Amino acid sequence: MIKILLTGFMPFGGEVINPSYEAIKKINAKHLNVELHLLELPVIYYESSHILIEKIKDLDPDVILMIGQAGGRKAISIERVAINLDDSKTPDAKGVTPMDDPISLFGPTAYFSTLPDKQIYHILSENHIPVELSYSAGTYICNHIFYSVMHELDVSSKHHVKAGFIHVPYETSQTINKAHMFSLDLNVIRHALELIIDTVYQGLTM
Ligand code: PCA
Repeated sequence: MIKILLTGFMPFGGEVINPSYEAIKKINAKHLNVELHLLELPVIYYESSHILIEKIKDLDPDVILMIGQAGGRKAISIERVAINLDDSKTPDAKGVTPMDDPISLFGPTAYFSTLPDKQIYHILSENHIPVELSYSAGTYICNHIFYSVMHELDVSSKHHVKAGFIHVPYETSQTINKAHMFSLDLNVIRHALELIIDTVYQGLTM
């Protein structure tokens, strides 16, 4: 049985939902020999990564798929790189606005995702889902947890664990009062995430 940890975030920036968590709640992977574990994280710099790393230590998952909202993006974004930087003018849920702060003082500049990014890209494209490879997850909480998890896996020598980050656009209900803002139906986001899980699973079991 393959253990998959799926993480989403609480709503932030005045939104009432976060499509990352709404979508993972709906995921169906019953056709696979997997155990899904869901975790909803606060949009707070270190609190989010501490909660997540504790969960990883406790669960010892084979796959960690982190998901977050990127309002304004026009595709499911497969994040390929996590960088060692916290920097945002937008405060987190506790009012913190770091500037040019390293996440780990002695950690490397960046880590790559260990998901099969190109394969995921092709499968989503074949299924007519808007998808892109992205080389920046930003410098806010999503990049923060992505970097923190990759660093934790590195220092604890868990290089066999597949981990990566996916940004999803707004879900349709969020754009009713946002003229011309791109969105995807929540079921499309869910389907995209299911295809990603299928792809990672195939890679681990073939
Ligand atoms: N998106 C934010 C943080 C939480 C979320 O869903 C980000 O892109 O950093």
